[in-house]
Amino acid sequence: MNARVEAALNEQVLKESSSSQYYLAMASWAENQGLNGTAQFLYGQSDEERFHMLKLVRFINERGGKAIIPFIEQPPVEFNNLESVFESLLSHEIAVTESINNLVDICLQEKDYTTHNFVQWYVAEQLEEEAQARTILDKLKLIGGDKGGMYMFDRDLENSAITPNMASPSPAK
Ligand code: OFO
Repeated sequence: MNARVEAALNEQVLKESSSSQYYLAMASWAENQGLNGTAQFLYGQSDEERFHMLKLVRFINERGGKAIIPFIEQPPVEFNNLESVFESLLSHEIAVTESINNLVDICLQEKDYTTHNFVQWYVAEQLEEEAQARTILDKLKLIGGDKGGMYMFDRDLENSAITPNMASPSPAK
């Protein structure tokens, strides 16, 4: 596999692993605040990011490269409030989108059209995740400090919690 593409894919493995740990820290914080629906949603997001990481690991190895399992820095333990959690989540997703776009660029420069095709799945995923984070933030701004609104918000997030297909991290799916 092209060495530059392989390095960029491994860089993305690190980003997806960091996302997973970051959202896990947010989920744990939310659970300790009694926001069980939000916690469930964030645990699901964390699982999904791990799935993204696994999909990259499998792809790198199947294409003859060597996936590197990275060391992850400890994410924060405390967050100010729910709004700051989702603001951090959105800016994190925006940074990941930039990194995916950079990966697309490298694939084109190196004429690696197979990896370019594989990475399109991540391009679509980022679009969806950024939109979702923006919708959640808009809702939180509308609710403001209203306790009843917050209760409904937490319950709604529980209903939209994500359950990824962990059985199949195949790069083809
Ligand atoms: Fe991996 O999808 Fe966002 O970060």
